[in-house]
Amino acid sequence: MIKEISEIRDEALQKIAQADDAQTLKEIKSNYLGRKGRLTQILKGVGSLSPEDKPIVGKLANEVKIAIDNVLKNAEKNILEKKDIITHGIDITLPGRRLSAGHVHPITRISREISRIFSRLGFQVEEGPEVELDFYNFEALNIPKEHPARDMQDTFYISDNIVLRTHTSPIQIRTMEKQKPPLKIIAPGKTYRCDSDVTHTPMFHQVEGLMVDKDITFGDLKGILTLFIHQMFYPEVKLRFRPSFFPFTEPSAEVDMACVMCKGKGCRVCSNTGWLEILGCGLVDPEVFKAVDYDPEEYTGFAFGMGIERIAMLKYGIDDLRLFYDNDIRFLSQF
Ligand code: 2U9
Repeated sequence: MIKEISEIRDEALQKIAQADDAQTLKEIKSNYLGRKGRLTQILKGVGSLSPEDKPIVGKLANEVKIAIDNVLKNAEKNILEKKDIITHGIDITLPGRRLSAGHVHPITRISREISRIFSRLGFQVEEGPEVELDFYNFEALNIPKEHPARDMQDTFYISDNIVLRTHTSPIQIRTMEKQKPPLKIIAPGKTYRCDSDVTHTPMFHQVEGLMVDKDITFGDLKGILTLFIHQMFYPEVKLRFRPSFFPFTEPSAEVDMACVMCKGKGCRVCSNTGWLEILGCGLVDPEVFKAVDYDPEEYTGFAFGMGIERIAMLKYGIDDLRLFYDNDIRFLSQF
């Protein structure tokens, strides 16, 4: 009988360990501890045993009954907890979700790359307000009242005297007010123009640069910009400096680079000219120096400006400006 009780115990514990739902546990309980259960039958028969066997078998059967009951209760509790976790939406048995890493926006990437190239050439990176006084955005930059750049169509006016900056040039004016030459700065940032079509967005990004010292020449400008474009695109890419006009520089030029697509042969991207316009530049107009109290007889300087979206489009071969601002993760995650 003692052997049978031991077998019942081993068998019951093994079945409980294998059970993975409440119904199976219920059946096990009934089979061993129920009214007609195997252990119950043995306990019922203890009374008819000999006086020597009765306490030994009775004690063992009772201990096994308590043991099976305890293990059953524990198993029931575990199964209920697991069910609760799964039905409340957290299945701790599932593998964890991988977190996808974020991406730096292509405009930020290009802006940082431009800043890095100029930093290596000794330029300081400066920032300034996007809401500007008319003086810093126009007046100090030799942009007279009747100039088309001041037209309501191009400029977002906050009030008569306050605008959203139309270029990052006010940063250079503010820096020149604070610092005496020599000066070597670049000014990246957001700019705003009241213009919106396939090739223009009301907000876009620029990087401008300014170098002021004694004896700065157009040769210095050509050298620095050639170095920059070679580092930004590829070494030895052919460039040309074309005469142009800006109110804040004299003389002024626009810089073209041999088309990145056709290498100068002529294609759709360069409108069959073989050239792509990269940036504008020039020697700082003496009128601008006067506005910040620099002596134009003592100092000369060069300045340049470029649209970051345009540089990014040329560098990455992107043909639609709107892609930068659609925030489509399939586009952004390529950078
Ligand atoms: C100071 C003096 C001169 C900045 C310059 C350009 C030429 C230029 C355009 C490029 C494409 C603007 O984004 S764009 O439309 N910029 O061509 N910018 S010279 O000249 C300055 C700036 C500050 C004090």
